[in-house]
Amino acid sequence: MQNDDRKSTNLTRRDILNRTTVAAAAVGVVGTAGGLTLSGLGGSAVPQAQAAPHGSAAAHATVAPGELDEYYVFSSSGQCGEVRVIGLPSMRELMRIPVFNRCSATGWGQTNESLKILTDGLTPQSREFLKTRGGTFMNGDLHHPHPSFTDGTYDGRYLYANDKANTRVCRIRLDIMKCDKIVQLPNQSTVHGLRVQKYPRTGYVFCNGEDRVPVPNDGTVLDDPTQYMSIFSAVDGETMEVAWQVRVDGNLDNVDADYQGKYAWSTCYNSEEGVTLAEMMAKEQDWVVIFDIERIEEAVKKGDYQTLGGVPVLDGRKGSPYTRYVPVANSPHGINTAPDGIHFVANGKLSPTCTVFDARKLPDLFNDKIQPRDVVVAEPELGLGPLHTAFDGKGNCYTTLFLDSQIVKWDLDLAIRAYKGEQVNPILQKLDVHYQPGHNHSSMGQTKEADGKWLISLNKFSKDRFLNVGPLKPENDQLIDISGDEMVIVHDGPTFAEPHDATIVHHSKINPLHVWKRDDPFFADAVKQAAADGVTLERDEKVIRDGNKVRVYMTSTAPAFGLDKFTVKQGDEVTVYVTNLDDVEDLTHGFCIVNYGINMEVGPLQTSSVTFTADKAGVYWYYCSWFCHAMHMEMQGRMLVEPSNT
Ligand code: CUK
Ligand code: CUA
Repeated sequence: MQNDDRKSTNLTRRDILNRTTVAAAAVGVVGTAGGLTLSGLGGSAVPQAQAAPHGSAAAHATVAPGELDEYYVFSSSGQCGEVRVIGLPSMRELMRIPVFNRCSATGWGQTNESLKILTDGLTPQSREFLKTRGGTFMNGDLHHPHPSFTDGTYDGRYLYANDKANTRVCRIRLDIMKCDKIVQLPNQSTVHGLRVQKYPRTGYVFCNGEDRVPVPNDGTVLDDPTQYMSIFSAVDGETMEVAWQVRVDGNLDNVDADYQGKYAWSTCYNSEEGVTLAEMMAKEQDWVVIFDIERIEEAVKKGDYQTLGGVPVLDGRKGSPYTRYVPVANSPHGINTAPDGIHFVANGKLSPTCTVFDARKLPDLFNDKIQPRDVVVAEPELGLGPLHTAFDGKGNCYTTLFLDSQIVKWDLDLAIRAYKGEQVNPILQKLDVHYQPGHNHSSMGQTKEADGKWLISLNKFSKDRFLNVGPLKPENDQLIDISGDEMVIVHDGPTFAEPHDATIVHHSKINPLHVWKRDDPFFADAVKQAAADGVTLERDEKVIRDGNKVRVYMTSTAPAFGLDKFTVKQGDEVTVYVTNLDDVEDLTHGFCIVNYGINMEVGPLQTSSVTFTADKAGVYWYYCSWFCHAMHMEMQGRMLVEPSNT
């Protein structure tokens, strides 16, 4: 797809503002000096890579104002609980997608549409627990965002991610860049590693349970770790329901899948099954656990499982037909499948090595024709603290060295030959990064279409790299050009807490909408309720009383709401539905009620709704919180709350 194809045929925000300025200037509303300027609204400040000679790697990374990036980066935000969308190579942040957090701007966690998504998939136990705590978790810890696949590459449908804090998995629709499903996994304590099935399509979303806990975790078993379980889950990416779980030995960390749709593999620490640091570190070896998907699916069909927490749980502990445990050095961390469709790499973390596996040997392993370690084909010593490995599709691997603060580039084939005893050195280059890298990612590198152009290193510490902002520092995402023989750093990008993982997706794979579609399932409940009330959302301004429930329907068209006032009684449960009739790209309104703690986004052609109790009498102005028009400040109205008689 060419860049031009992605431009909307609709008016742009800039066109609107141009018109507005012309109109408004006539009545003296908008000045350009010191006040509103077009560039301040519609234009973009463009962070450039550091000045560099023409033709250099940094010049190559420059995206001029008005030019579009070649890639989307879907970045996690860790304990912020959202997904961030970044343009690459400019490293401009394009959007934030709230998921496991509350968002003041969009009303995520407050609108009825978002609350339904946040609450529908909770376990019964959490639903009960959250009854007196606002109905949903307020925090999340989103580590691993991964787009859906068809036939080994991204298909642009969905993005999935985990919540380590409250054991949830989300799905984001990439056509609207909003989360549309969240499921909380039963029987599991945390979900850490998350990757998806690459073939034939997604398919399963694989989710590693990290901690071991009693099942059910209801207080019957407490300080008896021998009765704790650790669980691996497969969520169906279409229904977002748990398809099956497998009970395993040890604590699972990260996961990845093959390109044939047959296996998933997880790093696993704490084979000791201890509960203290000393106990967890007692042995010199841990495992990579490999799951045989076909065998597991057959077992589910045959009924070889226990139903726990409403889902089938298979026994995949050592000796089971469903898993194999391959010993590797103590406490491995990342596990990454190479785009060659054959190899996968477990990263040593505490060991200076990575362990390379050959997936073609797995059928023999599961049929007990070979020993577990026979599937290992290389174990290069790379440096201190290897955490995650990325690939360029040309046979090179790029591993982050947390303790050395470096990326090491190494040759997969040379590593295999060295393991066989040849006198060759697989290490090609070590590049200093600033500082302590966790994940790194190459462009399209987690697909069979790895293109070897860019690498980003998500560094945990920035220290002296930026102006001091107090004791809490940003992280540092560094952009590295890997298209030549040598890796070259071309950009430093500070990020707020705390990107762990990211995926770099060519823009041609993603095709978001420019404005909402009126039949979008995202607000189908509002459409249904309106129909029941005899209201046409796109036309009617109406206040409907239903006992002490009041439903207020209004439209918005810049610069006015359909209702300039509505009246309710103190104590009423009020639901306000706002339908934005502006079908112009980028013409978002907001609906905010002053001193009522209410605010939400209403995008072009979107309906948004929010429910609250009008427990304070008085006059409360509502206003548009999204700067939409020269008369945006005037886009407001009044909610009149009559005092109750009692
Ligand atoms: S983890 Cu954070 S650096 Cu959650 Cu993927 Cu490795
Ligand atoms: Cu509508 Cu500002």
